[in-house]
Amino acid sequence: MADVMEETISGAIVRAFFEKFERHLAVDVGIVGAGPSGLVAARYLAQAGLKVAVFESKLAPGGGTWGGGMLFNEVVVQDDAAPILHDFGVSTRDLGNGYHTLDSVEMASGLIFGARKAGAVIFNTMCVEDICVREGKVCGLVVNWNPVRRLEMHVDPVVVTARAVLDGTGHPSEIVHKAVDKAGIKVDSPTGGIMGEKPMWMEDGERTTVLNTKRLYPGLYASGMAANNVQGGFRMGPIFGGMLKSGKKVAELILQDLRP
Ligand code: 48H
Repeated sequence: MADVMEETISGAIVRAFFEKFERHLAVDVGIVGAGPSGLVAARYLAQAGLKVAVFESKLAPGGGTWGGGMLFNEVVVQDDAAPILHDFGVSTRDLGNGYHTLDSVEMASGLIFGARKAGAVIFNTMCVEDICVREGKVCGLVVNWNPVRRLEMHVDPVVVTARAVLDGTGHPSEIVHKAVDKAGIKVDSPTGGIMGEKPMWMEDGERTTVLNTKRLYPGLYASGMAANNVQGGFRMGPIFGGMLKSGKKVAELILQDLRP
């Protein structure tokens, strides 16, 4: 009997998805959150040959990029961050005063495409609800469907092991919270805990986002607003250079640590 098209299509999707998921049950780097810092890190880590999986709880990756400032869909970056966007093929408009504007939809879609094309795999609609810690090292992510979490369904997760875990969850720094609150880990911050984000100060927030990007504990790193929340940095609104540079810096730190 000839193939039934419906069976062929469904079978192709199911086989392709599970082949992809199974290949990423053990990764070099597990990135939580597909915001700008996580996506930049994903691209550079994958380009360096590491196996990278990004888990994003929302249907659309891109984090806080899409909406620009107050839903005006333009964002701003500084001169020194623009080359990161250009590397992704994203265009910017040089204002000639140290800043560039760019279309936030082009930025979000370009970062997603650039991370994926470099070889990082993005699992959207999956949230990370916990971590694994063994022998003084963060070594895995506990993953579930986000609708399961949202509907409070009593469904157990599965685990993805990772040599390095990046908290790119933005303002809440959800993964570092798990490390501190559940595993009792003292992270590399002034108190060993989460300092909490400070209010708006664009200049200082942008400067410290990159400084705050660091390894917090063996196997555990934070980037972007998650790094700021952990170290008590200021917020900076719709300027994204710090997020991009943070993603690049954390990729370099992870590469240094994972390379033999
Ligand atoms: C899976 C999760 C989970 C989870 C969250 O917030 P983001 O855009 O992240 P950053 O830090 O790269 O960029 C921050 C920037 O967008 C921003 O908010 C700025 C500059 N704010 C300044 C200001 O003053 O407000 O993205 C984080 C992503 C989101 O897509 C979440 O859905 C996702 O992480 N996420 N994914 N499992 N447990 N928690």
